[in-house]
Amino acid sequence: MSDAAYVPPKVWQHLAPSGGHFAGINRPVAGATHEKALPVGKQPLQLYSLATPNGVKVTILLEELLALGKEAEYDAWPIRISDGDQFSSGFVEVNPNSKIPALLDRSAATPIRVFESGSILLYLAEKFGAFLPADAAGRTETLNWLFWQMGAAPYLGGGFGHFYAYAPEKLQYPIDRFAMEAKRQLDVLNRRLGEQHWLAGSSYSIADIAVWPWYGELVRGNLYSAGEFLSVHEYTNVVRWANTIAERPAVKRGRRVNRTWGDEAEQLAERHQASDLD
Ligand SMILES: N[C@@H](CCC(=O)N[C@@H](CS)C(=O)NCC(=O)O)C(=O)O
Repeated sequence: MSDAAYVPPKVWQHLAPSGGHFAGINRPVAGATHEKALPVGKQPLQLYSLATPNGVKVTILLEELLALGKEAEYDAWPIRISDGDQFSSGFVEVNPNSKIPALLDRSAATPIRVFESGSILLYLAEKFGAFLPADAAGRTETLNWLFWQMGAAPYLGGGFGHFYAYAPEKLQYPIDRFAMEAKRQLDVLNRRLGEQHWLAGSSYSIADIAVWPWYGELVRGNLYSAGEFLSVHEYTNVVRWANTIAERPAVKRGRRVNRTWGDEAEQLAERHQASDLD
């Protein structure tokens, strides 16, 4: 695997799982592996997710919307990705890409499916008219940072996090390459948050909600145990911003939804009404 003399064959073949975390669920093809319908609750919004950084973006936004008094009640069902739930026929109908989070809005005459966390944040912000400025400049700056997160985080998660925390061997080349990129991204955020209180300017928005579970949790030492390795304390504006967001009641609630691991008091595998979190 780490053999420096490895020469790629003419045609790649999937011979065996590569080892390391998640190797058992990775496949080179898409589509369902088994027939199983998704559960449906009584709320208009059905969320199929898990409390990973991509998952909590959506539950944080939903809890923020509820805190504002919006009618954003939802059922949240856990999709246990290590067990392959994302490959059920029901899940693939809602997200053909087999990744959490996925949302089904059943309040429309024909239910609307929404996948990709950025698309879900935008859909909900527009549906409920919150956390997305209405003016062209504010809206565009929010979307700039929202799409920045979608493009940047795979380097942090799939790149740095994979090779630093999950790969079966510690390999210097990819760790160096992705640590450098992760630090560059932190510096991008640090400079921006030195100019403005929130990413999109003067108000907390879906841009902050998208970026916080990745970069906010990274600087708070809650992602890949990589805080010291990446000297995250140097990014003082990001630390200030991340700690402010962590104190929001909706963030504390949202990050518990669909959590199936860690501290038991912080876990809530399924959520069907507000009182489940009380
Ligand atoms: N770009 C997607 C990424 C979603 C994603 O990577 N989800 C991961 C968990 S954080 C997943 O479902 N992994 C399961 C798999 O790869 O089979 C989004 O933002 O929604």
